[in-house]
Amino acid sequence: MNSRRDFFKLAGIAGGAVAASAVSRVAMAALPEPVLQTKPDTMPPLVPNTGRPYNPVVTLNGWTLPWRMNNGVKEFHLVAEPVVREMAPGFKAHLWGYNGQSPGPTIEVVEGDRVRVFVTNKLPEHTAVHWHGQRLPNGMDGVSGLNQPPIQPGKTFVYEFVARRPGTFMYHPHADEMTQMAMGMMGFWVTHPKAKHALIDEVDRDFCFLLNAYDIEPGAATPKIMTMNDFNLWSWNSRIFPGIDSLNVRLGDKVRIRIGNLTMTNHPIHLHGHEFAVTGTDGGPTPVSARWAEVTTDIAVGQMRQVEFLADEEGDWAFHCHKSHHTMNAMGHNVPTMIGVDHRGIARQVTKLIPDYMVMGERGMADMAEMEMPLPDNTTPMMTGEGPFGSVEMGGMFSTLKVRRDQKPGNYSNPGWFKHPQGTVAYEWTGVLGEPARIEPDSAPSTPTSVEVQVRKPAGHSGH
Ligand SMILES: [Cu+2]
Repeated sequence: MNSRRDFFKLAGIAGGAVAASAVSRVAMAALPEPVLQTKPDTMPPLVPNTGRPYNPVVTLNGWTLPWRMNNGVKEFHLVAEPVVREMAPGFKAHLWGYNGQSPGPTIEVVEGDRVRVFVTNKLPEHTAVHWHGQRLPNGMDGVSGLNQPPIQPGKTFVYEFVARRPGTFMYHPHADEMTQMAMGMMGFWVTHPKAKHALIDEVDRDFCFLLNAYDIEPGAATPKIMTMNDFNLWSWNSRIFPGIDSLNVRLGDKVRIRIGNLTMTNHPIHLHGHEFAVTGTDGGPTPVSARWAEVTTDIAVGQMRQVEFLADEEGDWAFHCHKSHHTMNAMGHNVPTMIGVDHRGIARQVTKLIPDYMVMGERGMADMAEMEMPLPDNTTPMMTGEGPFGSVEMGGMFSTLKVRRDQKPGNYSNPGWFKHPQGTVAYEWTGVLGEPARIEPDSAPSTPTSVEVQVRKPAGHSGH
């Protein structure tokens, strides 16, 4: 009896093993299981454990999508779906995205890889995915109606092509594009070179993010998709300062930052304390003879830029869009200029009647950073972010590059605020202030004696 029972037990194990291998063959024929990410934190780089090795990118407040190898093909599974994105602490937006987030996960492959992407549509309307910048068969380009039928809700489509060009790319819908991009559907794509490349340097840190914009009224959660120009939230990877993580590097690191613009306007992206070169676009690497040093690079709509620099200056360096309105968060529109007007009492009265009433400070807008009025729920202040010396008075497309001597290689965690060496911080002058020497109009006859504007009417123009 005992031996008989043991025999069945063994047979059961053996049978189980056979079943398991059969299941795995079935599993490879089925879809790769979708991986979801719900945290808005910057995830550590995904070091590849299959295929050719490479130095993976770090997606700012994002992550890289895991894949599986199936007979030499890299298989990914994107799920287009409604998501809740924390755009900044205390402010959640109801967006559309992929695999639990907006933007969707970064896809990283190697030049020459055969890639198969399953796209499951869990949106309430049809979609399609365009692989911006890729060389691929025309029928894989993802323009709904032109290259393929739309992916209806509940359906899954398969895209398959070889990643022919190394470089910086992105993906986004090409079906009801205006709605779907205004709702946050987009993602980054990086194709690493398969071997040493004359125009693609190896770097110590490789960051990437997308520029995006939303119009969400203070207190609301869903973007107004009909907005064309008047966006009120300027974001990097659907995060706004102070919700955008810092870029943390080690002193002496060679750093690459890849940026794609899927907003409706251009963004001059500016880095403090260092000079960079644009080393590539979504069209490929930039020839060395066409590179020059800059501290700001303008990224137009639908463009991508990758910049590189040597992080050789310690500190907390501002890194932001140079359009000053893009380093602000949601505010009421048609806000009158109130410089010189003390309206604090009035504002308190109006706030009782209109809870989300906002006015400009009477000394400038810096007052807004320490505003005494209550904000509506689910709203981030227009200008905020505590620094070591007080409010940074920023919002939107703003972050910092933190360069530290003791940041360990491969460590991307935030080192805290920079500790300035003694005598290297701007300080208050406490000595005697003399009267400024003014040039009197009479004593300088060559300068105009009046600043009044001279207006010559068109009627007075003789016309010859
Ligand atoms: Cu901008």
